[in-house]
Amino acid sequence: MVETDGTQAVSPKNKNKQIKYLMLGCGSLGYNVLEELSESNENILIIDSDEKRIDDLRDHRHQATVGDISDPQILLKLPEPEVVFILSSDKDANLSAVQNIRKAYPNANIIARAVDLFSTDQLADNGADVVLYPQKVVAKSAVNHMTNLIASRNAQRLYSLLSSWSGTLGIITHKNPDPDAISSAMALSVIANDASNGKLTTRILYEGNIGHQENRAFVNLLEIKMEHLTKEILAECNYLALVDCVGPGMNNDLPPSTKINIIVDHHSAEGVVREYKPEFLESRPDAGATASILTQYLQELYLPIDTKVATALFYGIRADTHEFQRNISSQDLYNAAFLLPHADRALLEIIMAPSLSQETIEVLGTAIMNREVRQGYLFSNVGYVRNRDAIPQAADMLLTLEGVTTSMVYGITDTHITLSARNKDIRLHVGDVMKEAFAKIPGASAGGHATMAALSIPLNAFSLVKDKEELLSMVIDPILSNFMKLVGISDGEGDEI
Ligand SMILES: [Mn+2]
Repeated sequence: MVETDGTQAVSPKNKNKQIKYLMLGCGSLGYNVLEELSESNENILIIDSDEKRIDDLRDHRHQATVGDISDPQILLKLPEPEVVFILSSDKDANLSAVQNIRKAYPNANIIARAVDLFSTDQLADNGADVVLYPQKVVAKSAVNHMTNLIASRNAQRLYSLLSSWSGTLGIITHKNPDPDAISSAMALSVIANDASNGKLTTRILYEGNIGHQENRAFVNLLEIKMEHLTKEILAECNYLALVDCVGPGMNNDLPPSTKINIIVDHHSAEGVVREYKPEFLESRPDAGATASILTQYLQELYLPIDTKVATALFYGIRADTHEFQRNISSQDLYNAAFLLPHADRALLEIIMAPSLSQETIEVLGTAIMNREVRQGYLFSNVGYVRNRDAIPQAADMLLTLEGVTTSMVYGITDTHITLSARNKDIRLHVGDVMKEAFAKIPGASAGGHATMAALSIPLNAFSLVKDKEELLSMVIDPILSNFMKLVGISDGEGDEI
């Protein structure tokens, strides 16, 4: 609601004049707010009951008037302000001022000072938009400074440790590394190179594989140099660092006695028993990603951030916090915002929509070719596959075919028979049926939800069988006919589509 000038008793002097800020009460807090505002004096009007103060303010070319801030009459002479600061040290006067202002100017933004904890709620209940309790503000800021100070100290400590080393530093990510682990390793490598002035050679090492297409696209597009960890490489490293895992043997296959020099992780190190103390250990469970911790180090150390590293770290934070939605702190958001201008956005977009691998395309092709549809159920045998990630993707894709309400795709790898089911028939709980159909197979794990389920049968002794395709049919055929019986599919030829 905007009052017109005519509805208010505006003094001739103030008529038609706009003020942006009204300050009621101007002691030392008020003075400091004036300084922070750095606004032109014409935009600010100050009212205080202390004549001496008002004289001082006028000497400094402020617009200031003597008055009782709790008196509703003073407002009648004023144009509508955009923001009202109520900053006196008088608790009751501040409360009355909030009430009067809220009544006279429903749209004004009110920032009021609380004198004690009780008046904090009272001021808010009476219409203050922001309540400042100076003691609390100072306490918060003290804790904030402390957190930043610790981060800064840790960054310096890591830097000086690295500067004293020469030789080879192996940076080990967790097993089957994800973008958080990989980007953290890249950032640590940047710090090590700068700190050691080239005396340290860094090697990024990993175990397992980088299976997911998005992660592979990440490594390929950013041209990240990573090596498979072997005993030989391990022996060549003078120092070892672990990123995104909290110790040897934890989310990696290193023997627990492996001497690690540096550990940086966002998982808690509490309860982790070590035979030795790493020279540098940072485990910060309040961080959403290890990449976030390393981004903060790069900032604290004022190191130049190159596009690839920034893109990788940004993507790492994004991935570990489920697109900035889970386990994210304001510090993580701040770090991501810091990286964004340095990151290659076009590249980020490509990584997020990776193209399919050759094998995935082949498996999808086979799944389409070999499909058999019976009464809305689609079955497809994709035979032998190297990467079993392609099987659920094929089941996803085939569910989109017209007339298909449930899709089941199965195949065999060197170690397992794998089946993935997808379902959009609301009458069927595919997870429950799978469990029932496959429960009796020794060693098998089956189950899932109403709309998606999986089955995995370890081959164990049969893994040596040469003809995998034949083995697959031998195992899966009786299972599938059991499944069909359970869901009531009649025998006979498929109605292929
Ligand atoms: Mn992580």
